[in-house]
Amino acid sequence: MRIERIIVHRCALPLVRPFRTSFFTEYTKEVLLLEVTTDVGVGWGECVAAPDPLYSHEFNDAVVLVWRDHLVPRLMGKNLAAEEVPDLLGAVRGHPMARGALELALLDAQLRASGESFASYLDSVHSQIPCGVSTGIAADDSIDTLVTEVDGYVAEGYRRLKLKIQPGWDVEPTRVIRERYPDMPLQVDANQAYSRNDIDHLCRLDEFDLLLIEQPIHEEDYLGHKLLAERMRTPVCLDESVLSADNAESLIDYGACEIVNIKAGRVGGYLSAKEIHDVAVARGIPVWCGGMVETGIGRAANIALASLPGFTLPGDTSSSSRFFSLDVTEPFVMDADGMMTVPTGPGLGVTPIPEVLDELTVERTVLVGS
Ligand code: NPG
Repeated sequence: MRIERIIVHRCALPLVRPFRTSFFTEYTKEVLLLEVTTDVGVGWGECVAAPDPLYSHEFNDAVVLVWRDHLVPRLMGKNLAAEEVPDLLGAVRGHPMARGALELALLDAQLRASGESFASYLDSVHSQIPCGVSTGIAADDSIDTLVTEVDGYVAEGYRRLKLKIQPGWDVEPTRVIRERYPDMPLQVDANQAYSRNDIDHLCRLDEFDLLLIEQPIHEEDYLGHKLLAERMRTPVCLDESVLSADNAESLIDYGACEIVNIKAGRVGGYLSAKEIHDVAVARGIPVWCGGMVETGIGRAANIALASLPGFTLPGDTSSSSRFFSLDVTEPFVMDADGMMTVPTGPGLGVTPIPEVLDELTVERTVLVGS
């Protein structure tokens, strides 16, 4: 396959409600979608970076520059298979979200040409997956607001709830939701908001019978997570700390985590995500599919990934409507039992709807071709 043209569509999707975590509040999703035209057809990729470098060092303006000056030139003029992308880009350090989006677009183009679905390519074993939903910290710091939002998700059928926590918004909101929904699978996500000094405090969450606590401490503090995992009954899950299959193996074997959140964008793409899945499965460690407020392009890919056998916990694979009233593709809709159907069409099985893409696009940049 040879690349002939690359267009970056920078889109802005209004969120149905602000999404607040311990480190940012998002009102609009600004996303870079990649349209890659090859000699075998077109493929689409989504980059999960944000406008600002708050979740990781990557941010949208930098991604465009890294694509233009460092990644795309390494792929041009070559007759390549999508599986060769990680090696071809291997000399460039970092920027996993940028490289992951390029790899996804080429995988989509390649699979569309061969007529195979992304799920089948990844060795999917389920035609439907259970859906979880991530609930932000209430914009007005009110537990009543949280309860109203959670009640809505439970009524829609979500099979697992995740609550964002931070110091001052942890034990009480978790207690209220647990008392209201005693049997609901429930987990919390701190996005690194605590430190090793908070281990006693975090252990207070043990009484709520949580599925897991996600990334409570700084992403580089492996010892902190190991010490916490030794003390806390609730399983410790890592997100931001996990960057590759090698480091996932180290973190698991060191004892820094008992569960892994896999986000393809964070680890350089879906091929790396699959390797992490395989490492975890070989060690009996459960994994689940994280979300980064993806449009239908990234959501399709996540849903396919979440249908692999090691994904034994529900992921942040919610309906498009959890975040968007208008998605760039046909929306993904969870059924009333909290299940989502895995796309079966060639490649990702979805493409942007041209008129909607036009409506949501704020900037269009031609990286290659005209
Ligand atoms: O369902 O897509 C989703 C969002 C799930 O909470 C979620 N994602 O820290 O895991 C996270 C958080 C996130 C979203 C992180 C956007 C970075 C960007």
